[in-house]
Amino acid sequence: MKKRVFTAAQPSGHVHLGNYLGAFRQWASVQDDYDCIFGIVDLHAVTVYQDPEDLQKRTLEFAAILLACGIEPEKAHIMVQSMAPEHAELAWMLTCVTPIGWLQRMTQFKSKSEKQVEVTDGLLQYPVLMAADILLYNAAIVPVGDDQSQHLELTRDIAERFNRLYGETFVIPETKLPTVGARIMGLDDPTKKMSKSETGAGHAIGLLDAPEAARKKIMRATTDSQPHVDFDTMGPGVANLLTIHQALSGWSDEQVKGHFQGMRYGDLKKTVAETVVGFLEPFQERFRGFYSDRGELERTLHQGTEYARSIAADTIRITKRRMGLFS
Ligand code: ATP
Ligand code: LTN
Repeated sequence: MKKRVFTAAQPSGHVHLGNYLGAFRQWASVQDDYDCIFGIVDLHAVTVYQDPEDLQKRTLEFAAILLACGIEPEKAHIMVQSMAPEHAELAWMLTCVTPIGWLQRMTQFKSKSEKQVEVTDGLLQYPVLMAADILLYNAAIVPVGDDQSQHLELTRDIAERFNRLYGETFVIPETKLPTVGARIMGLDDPTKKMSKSETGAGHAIGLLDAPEAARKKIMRATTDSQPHVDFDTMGPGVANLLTIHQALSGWSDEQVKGHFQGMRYGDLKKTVAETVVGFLEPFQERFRGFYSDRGELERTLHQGTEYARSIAADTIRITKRRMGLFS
């Protein structure tokens, strides 16, 4: 039997190249070898306010993006979190075994709550819902970008605590990080990860950005005061451009070094921009194809969610029984 993979992303903000290189590309690459469920986690998205109409539109757009990334519904199941009430139900049960101090320590909670005028309980509970997403499906492997490692550790801690208190119930999941492109940084500030919630115009390359706009962002990317690439002394901005190039081209370290060592920054940026545009154009053509067939998109999401719920229902039944609850 194939091992199960579960992973997910929020349909909030504009999906960017960091999401593709750090996440969606890996998702597509594991679909042949594992029983995959990929979640569009809209209940996570609403931990900060989302315009309701926008959120629904983004969820469908997001599904089309995943298909354009190469995820095939015949091989992998794409589900929508809010269509499967089992996620919120398990989250509550897990909340009751999670010490509040574990949640207050989460770095994402700390950084996200700094940006809010009022911090909701949802933002604090966010990682418990994430643990529920994973444990609901007994996922053995969870592919994520490295910003999610701490949440995965917490998921394991919650599962172990539950198993200790109520008996073996949950599989302890493993984190799978990508080898290249695990952390793509912002083009305007290469000390910050490329993020959907940053609003700066030159920050992220959106997967749906007009290719020429993406090219301009790369040409304006922050580098450093040196004139050309020097692998021994380069700053984070140059390293980030090289990472983007390497992740998209598949070149080896030696090839990258041989090609770029000593290259002037203007030429480096032109080369990286060419590679990025060469990726975006066919990607967006595939996206438009999937997005234009609304009926088929909705069918894909319903079927994926139905499959997921058939597994989730068993976990809920077992978990409730372990806790002495009724089902
Ligand atoms: P936000 O910054 O608003 O929290 P996000 O850009 O991190 O959003 P998510 O939906 O939270 O996007 O993440 C989707 C997936 O993309 C996750 O697996 C995450 O680890 C990965 N990811 C996000 N940003 C990057 C990045 N800059 N580089 C590599 N992977 C990333
Ligand atoms: N928190 C994650 C999204 C997410 C997730 C999950 C990832 C929600 N549930 C379950 C993997 C498994 C993020 O912000 N990238």
